[in-house]
Amino acid sequence: MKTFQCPYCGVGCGLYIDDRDRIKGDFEHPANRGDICKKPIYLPKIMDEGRVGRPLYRESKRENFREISWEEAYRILADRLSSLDPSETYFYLSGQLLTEDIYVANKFVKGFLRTNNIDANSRLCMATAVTAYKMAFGSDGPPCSYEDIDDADTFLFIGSNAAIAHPVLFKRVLKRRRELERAVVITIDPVETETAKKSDVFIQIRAGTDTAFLNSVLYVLHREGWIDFEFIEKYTEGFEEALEQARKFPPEVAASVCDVREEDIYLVAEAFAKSKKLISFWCQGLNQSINGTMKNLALINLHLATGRLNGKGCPFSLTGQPNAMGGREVGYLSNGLPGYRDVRNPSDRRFMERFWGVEGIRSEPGPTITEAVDLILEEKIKLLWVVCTNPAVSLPNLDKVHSALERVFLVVQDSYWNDTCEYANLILPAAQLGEKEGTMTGSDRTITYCEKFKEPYGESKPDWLIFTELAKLMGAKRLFPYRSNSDVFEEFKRSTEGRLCDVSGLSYDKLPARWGGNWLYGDLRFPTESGRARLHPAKFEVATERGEFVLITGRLKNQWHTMTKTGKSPQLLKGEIPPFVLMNPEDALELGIEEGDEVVLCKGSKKVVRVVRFSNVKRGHIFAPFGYPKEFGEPVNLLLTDRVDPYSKEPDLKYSGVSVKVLAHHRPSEGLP
Ligand SMILES: Nc1nc2c(c(=O)[nH]1)N[C@H]1C(S)=C(S)[C@@H](COP(=O)(O)OP(=O)(O)OC[C@H]3O[C@@H](n4cnc5c(=O)[nH]c(N)nc54)[C@H](O)[C@@H]3O)O[C@H]1N2
Ligand SMILES: Nc1nc2c(c(=O)[nH]1)N[C@H]1C(S)=C(S)[C@@H](COP(=O)(O)OP(=O)(O)OC[C@H]3O[C@@H](n4cnc5c(=O)[nH]c(N)nc54)[C@H](O)[C@@H]3O)O[C@H]1N2
Ligand code: SF4
Ligand SMILES: [Mo]
Repeated sequence: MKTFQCPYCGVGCGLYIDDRDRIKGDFEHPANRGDICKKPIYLPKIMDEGRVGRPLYRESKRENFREISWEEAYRILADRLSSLDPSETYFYLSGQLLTEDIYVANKFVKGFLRTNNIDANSRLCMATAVTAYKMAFGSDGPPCSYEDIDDADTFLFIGSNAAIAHPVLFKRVLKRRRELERAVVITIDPVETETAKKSDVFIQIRAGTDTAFLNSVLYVLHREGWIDFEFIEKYTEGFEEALEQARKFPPEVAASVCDVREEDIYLVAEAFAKSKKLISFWCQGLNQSINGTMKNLALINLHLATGRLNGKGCPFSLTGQPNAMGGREVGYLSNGLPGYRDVRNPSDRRFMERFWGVEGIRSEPGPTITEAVDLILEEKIKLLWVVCTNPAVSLPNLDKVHSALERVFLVVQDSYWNDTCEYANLILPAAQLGEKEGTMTGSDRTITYCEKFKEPYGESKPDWLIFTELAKLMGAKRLFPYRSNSDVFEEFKRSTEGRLCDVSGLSYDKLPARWGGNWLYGDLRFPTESGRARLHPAKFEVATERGEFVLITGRLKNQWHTMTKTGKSPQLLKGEIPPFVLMNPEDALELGIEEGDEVVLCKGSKKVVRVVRFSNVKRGHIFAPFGYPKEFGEPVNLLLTDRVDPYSKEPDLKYSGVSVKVLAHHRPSEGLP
């Protein structure tokens, strides 16, 4: 029996594979206590489907790939990297790598090549939550843990479809609600999602307007005398400025901005005022927005204004990927360094320089991935190395991304053949979870050791080993002496000593274990300059876009992102294809559209075809799942702009103006898809 963390969502369930190759939930694991959802069950069946078994190379993109040896692949890379200035290279990583993989890649780029030209798909995901958490608490560790669910009485899901995106966590919430009659679940979303359907209260907000709604809740809290002034005095700063902003949003104003009822705002304020313990969960409906950091801050403000931390509640950002938290610990975004350090901080840089035995870690954060796309088109970045992510499908403004991928010398390090491979010069086959060993950190800071239960497919290698072997060839054996993943973990863990995310006392045999305790700020001392938590004025910016509909994008229940894994399972594809768009039946009626019709979603000259499904989507909005690879037609990310939140630089993947035209009417004899 081998145990490991689920390779899919950030709940971070502990799983095991039994001697008959069946995947089960691990009863010993604190994240799921034996529970499991459908996605990982099919893992053994899909592990060998559509893999790349050997390194592949072509000098020019017009040629066919030829198989090459690892030695040749490393030589090509060493030559390329030596002939370019480090600023002409760029590395794009992923929250689905192991912590060991990320640590070595990050050291290779920031410590050895000495450039901060590195980012991760977390930029599209958690960057906003990270920014807001740091502004409010001084660090981005989530303040509480899953155990807090078990004695809470009020749960707010805002911009989160946890019932499908974090199912085991959502089941834990529903269990608590069954146990406690007065417990209440509130969902705020423009779409009546599965989460909304299973909630007691559903508030159907207009997309992009959460900051106005949450400011108004603060307004009501203040008007009704429900602010916890003692908490504010003792533990926070910035309340007055935050309130001044909130004063712009009396309920009648916010109700009209958000297209909700004033009672809805009052109801949420009352929940913050009167519940025993309130946890607010949020995810991409808040993060992926040009107003994202402000949405996050407006929500955190409510917790601080009512003292809802620790025993009284928690603002809980749900992490998307299985190891985005590990990526944060290792500092894989363009500004990070291991142990929650930052390149902009001189003492953080000095520490890492001494620790690694290198000089000259750059002090400027590198460009983010969407900025890097522009730099490729300006020919300032000439080599792009993509590890464990599929930007040809998942980045916004795909026309532009595809031109950049065409132009750059592209290295793709992936376990499967994916759409990004079509643009590659060099493909490096990577071992996936189950074929390698190391650690991952789930949403509530619990670290799990993942055992290997299968030999790597073909000649594929663990990601950390690929960077290590290349570094050795490039003369950096002293910096990369690792013979095993355990050597890497031992080094990483020493870098965290004395830091908030201190894991120096842990070892593989002591996992799973959580760093930071159940409550990260149990003593209400915060790692900010003043030691206090900070409320911020949450400024509302109206999202505007041309088009008759607001296109929202998001997730499918049984598929994982760009489908390289889950797409290989017929059981998991069932009900998810053909690619569809959810539409309000009344909107559809006005356009003469019936359920099952094929429609074209248009933005300027860009067109994407989808089949209509009726659903309770807010009027004037449509919802299309992203992630369908090219074999299913044009990806929906063609229709998204690369506009970003100014603070986190996270793109707005939840708001794009489009029009909808009927392409073909559905013939009832065919049955609904
Ligand atoms: N099945 C499955 N689970 C997954 C994943 C997967 O691919 N498939 N991916 C994982 C990853 S990496 C992530 S990041 C998470 C994402 O998990 P979620 O963020 O929960 O999923 P999304 O569907 O992206 O978006 C959540 C909801 O935000 C709503 N929304 C859009 N705009 C707004 C807005 O302006 N305000 C509010 N209040 N709501 C809005 C959408 O209607 C949607 O229902 O899921 C993780 N879990
Ligand atoms: N429109 C729209 N776009 C979005 C979003 C949205 O809500 N709407 N959400 C965004 C978010 S939150 C996220 S997280 C991204 C996700 O987007 P991506 O990261 O592009 O999606 P994945 O399909 O998870 O890509 C992971 C890749 O890693 C490979 N892989 C798996 N295991 C390993 C391994 O161990 N090593 C290596 N080297 N490769 C491996 C897989 O085969 C796959 O190609 O999409 C973003 N894009
Ligand atoms: S809830 Fe998330 S971590 Fe748990 S089994 Fe499902 S996909 Fe895996
Ligand atoms: Mo994500």
